Amino acid sequence: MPANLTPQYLDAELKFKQAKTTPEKIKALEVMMAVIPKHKGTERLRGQLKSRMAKLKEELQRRPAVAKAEQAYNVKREGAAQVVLLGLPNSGKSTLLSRITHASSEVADYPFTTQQPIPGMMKFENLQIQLVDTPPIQSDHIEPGFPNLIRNAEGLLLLVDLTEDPIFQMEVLLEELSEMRIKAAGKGPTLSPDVGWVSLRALLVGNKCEVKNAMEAYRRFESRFRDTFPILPVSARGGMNLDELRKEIYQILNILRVYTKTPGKEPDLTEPVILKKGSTVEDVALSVHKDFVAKLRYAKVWGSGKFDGQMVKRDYLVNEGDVIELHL
Ligand SMILES: Nc1nc2c(ncn2[C@@H]2O[C@H](COP(=O)(O)OP(=O)(O)OP(=O)(O)O)[C@@H](O)[C@H]2O)c(=O)[nH]1
Ligand SMILES: [Mg+2]
Repeated sequence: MPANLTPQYLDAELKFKQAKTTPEKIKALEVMMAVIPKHKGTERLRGQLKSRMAKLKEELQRRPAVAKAEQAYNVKREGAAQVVLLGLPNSGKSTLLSRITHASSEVADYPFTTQQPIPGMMKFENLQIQLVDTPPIQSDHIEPGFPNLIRNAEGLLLLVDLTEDPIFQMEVLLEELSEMRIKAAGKGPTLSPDVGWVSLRALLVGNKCEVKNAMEAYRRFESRFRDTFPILPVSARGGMNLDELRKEIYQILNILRVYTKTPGKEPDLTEPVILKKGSTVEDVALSVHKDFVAKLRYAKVWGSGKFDGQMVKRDYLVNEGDVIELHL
């Protein structure tokens, strides 16, 4: 039987086809359902519209849940850099966070204790570095907000439990990172990643090193990964090797600190200017004030210069600990 669809209906159908968002589609579909002639010939079509509507409404309801989950994974960056802690269930991430920052994250001897990212600030010398504890990585499931959380960080701390086959755990972690198109970069220069990928420096940490036989497992773990990654053993619970850990975390960040001074005055060594390695005097000027770049004539450098107070040009590469006096 012919459907005899009216111009009103065809008009609504066109709107439906052109609709870009789910609410727009629902609106057009409502009109279609209202104006469609109700007779035997349109029965099947009416059935289709109804099920389409059900799907759209379901979609509309699902969305906020995903958005909410992603939102829960947004962590505002604070301090000099953000480092994300990753590991399988029970590896000791939360114990470590609670140990080296002032934050507290629930610790328990059962897996999946941590349900959302928890940030904490770690003090390293005159710097504050943000560490983010996370829910455990699983090999079959990635939480919606996880990839973004990691991609936005400056470094990764990959934690394994030395009492539970650490090599296997690290393989799972690296594989899951690949799933998220994240390359854990190790020693040496970081190559620019493929399109759609990000590359992040990673530090490998074997936890629970105080447990009997754990150091033997560490040796195997170390010999497998040490050529590629910086790596060290710690005991989060026992507080072992944590100063070394702070240093290593700073090292993977690829940043350096310089200090600025005004002529005739002492530099303030408590207020470092944080820059990427490979930065120049010009970058120092930019970080102080954007107008300084244009006005900059030369600088004097204490530290990495041939002699203290050496005059350098704007393209001079600064080094960790340099004191820079900008001359405008
Ligand atoms: N022996 C020993 N046990 C530790 C160490 N660090 C953590 N643990 C224990 O390991 C268990 C898991 O610790 P958590 O810090 O909750 O581990 P997690 O990685 O945050 O766990 P999830 O949140 O479930 O992923 C707890 O029983 C801790 O006390 C350590 O250095 N040595
Ligand atoms: Mg935890």
